[in-house]
Amino acid sequence: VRDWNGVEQVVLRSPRGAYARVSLHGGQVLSWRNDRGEELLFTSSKAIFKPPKAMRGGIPICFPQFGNSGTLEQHGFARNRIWAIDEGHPPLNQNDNSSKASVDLILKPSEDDLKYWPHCFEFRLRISLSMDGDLSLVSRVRNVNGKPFSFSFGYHTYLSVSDISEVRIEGLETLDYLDNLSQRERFTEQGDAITFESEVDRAYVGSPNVIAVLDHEKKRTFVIRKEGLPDIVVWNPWEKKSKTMVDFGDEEYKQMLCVDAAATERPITLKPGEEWTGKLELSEVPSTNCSGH
Ligand code: TA6
Repeated sequence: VRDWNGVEQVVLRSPRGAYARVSLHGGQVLSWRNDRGEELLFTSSKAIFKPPKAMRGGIPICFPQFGNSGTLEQHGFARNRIWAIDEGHPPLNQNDNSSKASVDLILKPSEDDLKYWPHCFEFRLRISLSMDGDLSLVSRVRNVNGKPFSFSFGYHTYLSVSDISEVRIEGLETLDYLDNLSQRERFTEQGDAITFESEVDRAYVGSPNVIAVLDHEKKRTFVIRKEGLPDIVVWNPWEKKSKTMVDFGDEEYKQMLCVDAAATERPITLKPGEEWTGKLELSEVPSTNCSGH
């Protein structure tokens, strides 16, 4: 566990040289590199590494609220809290003994949190790097014998891309989406892939559990696999919105794309003692020379 910018961080390495760095501030993955040392997640050059502000980039954990449709701050408070390393937590039932570099973190509500969100939860987060360098995040939220509660959730994933105008998403065609740019009005996706020419802020609902983000210029495809998270939120602020964000460069929208595995259309409800699991796995595969099929 190392110390950067005054906040403890954990470095994970896979045997073949892939790398990830996790900050105990927010339980946030700040960096994920492949075995060629290439950084796969976006971090703004203007990011603010000062609690309680979440660092702009990596994978902020949005809990117990995704977005700003609720009574809490945007994306909830989990990403603005200092998490603890969960030494005592027995490893998840690892049916395969593939050696993973992993860390278990835990977050429980503070007295203050309980004032704003009076629900007894335990949030365990396991972050792992597989032998092949795939990054996986497993969230387990348990209702610790309180009364039933509901929450929305998102892995707010900032992917690094070479040029947003050369990026396409496959796997969301024909789905309905809620357009955050027009009061979450519902539309149906007509395109045969999602491409980007202007600001996009959409929650694709009831999405498949595997989608692909193709970066044509880098000849790279991100494969996103999820479980327990029915929605995919796609966001690029584009030029105008970028200028309104102090912790984001004016031109940086060209090098990033948020593709967030989420539960946002319908909150998740837990009865006392119940536990929810939400999984995200990110892989990077070289695209073939053709259009990435
Ligand atoms: O990516 C989903 C989203 O909710 C967008 O609607 C946009 O508001 C973005 O997150 C902002 O996230 P931030 O990290 O700036 O709070």
